[in-house]
Amino acid sequence: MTNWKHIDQNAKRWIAEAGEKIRNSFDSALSIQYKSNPNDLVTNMDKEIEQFFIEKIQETYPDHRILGEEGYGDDVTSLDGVLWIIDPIDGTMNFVHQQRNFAISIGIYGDGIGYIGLIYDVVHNELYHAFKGEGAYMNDIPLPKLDKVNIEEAVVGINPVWVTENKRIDYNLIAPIVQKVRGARSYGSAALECAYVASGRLDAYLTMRLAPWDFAAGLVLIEEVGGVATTLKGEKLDLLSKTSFFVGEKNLHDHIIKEYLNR
Ligand code: 2AM
Ligand code: CA
Ligand code: CA
Repeated sequence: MTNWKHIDQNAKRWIAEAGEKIRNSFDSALSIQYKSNPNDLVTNMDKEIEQFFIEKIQETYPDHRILGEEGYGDDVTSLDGVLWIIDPIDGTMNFVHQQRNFAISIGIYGDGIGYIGLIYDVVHNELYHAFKGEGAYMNDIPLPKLDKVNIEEAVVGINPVWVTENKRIDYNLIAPIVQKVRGARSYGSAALECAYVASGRLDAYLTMRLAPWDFAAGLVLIEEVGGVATTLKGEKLDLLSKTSFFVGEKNLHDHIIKEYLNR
């Protein structure tokens, strides 16, 4: 039987160590490369941190599998067994430009069910943590269940690119949401934006395209505070492919899907 508590303790220890490595790296020069385009950045730290987790996991749990953004893990095509879904640095552009507003994100799944979610805001030393059935926490302070929010009082995370002409969605569908809500914010780290929804700093977050490592940890957190996460059409999320993403307090989420996104 899988000892999830044992895994949880190790994951927390390793994420603290990785955070320390990242903080220490601020004194040394970064090596920055482009991935798919000049705005898609990757640094030596993204790679080093992913490799750090892979070494620890493989040494301790040789039968676990790892899906990591930088590709040093396994070639994962199914959700069978224990699967670690890792984004070593979520918000790399912020890491490079601001040295803040990025996070390490780790979701740990068993046969497709989320058991552990960890999102670590390294610079602010804020660890968002959830364990299936035992609630969500920020630095060991319990996060309450989300209260009902009306759209007029909601603060929503969204990248401004989605309310301009873009190749993924008709901005006329999204602009009315931004006009109706109390405020719109863009933090540039999907994992942190999920953690903010779980902790009530945001009421919802939506985006056209994420990969599983961007939201795997966030899903576990959201579930524990009674929030909802789906695609932009309200469908179940797929942990093995890129997808649109919409997370929020339940009433607000349902309202936006019905009145704005499924028009
Ligand atoms: P990253 O920093 O790990 O690349 C930026 O708004 C958010 O979207 C970040 O969480 C970023 O993760 C993610 N992101 C950036 N480019 C992406 C892409 N092409 N596909 C999926 N997610 C992306
Ligand atoms: Ca990411
Ligand atoms: Ca990343």
